[in-house]
Amino acid sequence: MPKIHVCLTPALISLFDLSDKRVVVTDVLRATSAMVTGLAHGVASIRPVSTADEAKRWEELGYLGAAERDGKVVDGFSFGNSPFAYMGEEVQGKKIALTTTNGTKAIQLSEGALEIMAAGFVNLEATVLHCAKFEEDVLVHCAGWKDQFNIEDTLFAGAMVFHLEQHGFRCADDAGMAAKMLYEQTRNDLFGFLKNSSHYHRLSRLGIEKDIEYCLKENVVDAVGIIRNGELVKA
Ligand code: 3SL
Repeated sequence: MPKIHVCLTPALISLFDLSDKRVVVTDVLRATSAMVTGLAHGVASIRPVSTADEAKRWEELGYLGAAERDGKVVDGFSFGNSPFAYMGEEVQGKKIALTTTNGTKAIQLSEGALEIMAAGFVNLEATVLHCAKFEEDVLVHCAGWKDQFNIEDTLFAGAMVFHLEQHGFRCADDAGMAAKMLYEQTRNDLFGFLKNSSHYHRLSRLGIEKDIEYCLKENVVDAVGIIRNGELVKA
């Protein structure tokens, strides 16, 4: 019986052997939600990069550069990780090189896994169904905030545990058990629950509540995002 593991922050990822696991990286607010939204809207690929300078260098090779730090678009870039920037004609068919505070770093730290996916509530069902096709264990890697635990990524991990258990997976750890309990208790009003969270306050000070509302919607896109040759593409 395959198991589902939960890693609550990137600071803990070195404790796991990733080589036999499919890793689902989540940065619900907002990086991975924006990425899979882009793939569903026709973005060709998204290359996670470490720094804004690196994103600029990829621009020279024909990529669109995108960069976010501390919730804001980095100077010199026209967009960062608002999901609404990944829906329009200007990104269709384009390759994007993106760096974000936590999400792209968590993807890079998942290197060595059997498969790396990026996901959020927006493509929850598609991601669950993809994982359920295989026999291998799944690990949800929560991007957190600067190596700290956060609630929104933990809730998504709980949703993955909740749904994969219905496909015969067994929860492997206490982190997964706790995440699932939290999700079960709050799933009817994720937005209301998250209003008390640190990242909600951080982002709402920037006036981007509509991004938060969007990122908490379940199953509004059906794309599964998978890393192939260093870039996130639609499976
Ligand atoms: O950390 C990240 O990758 C971002 O998604 C954070 S924020 O939503 O832009 O604040």
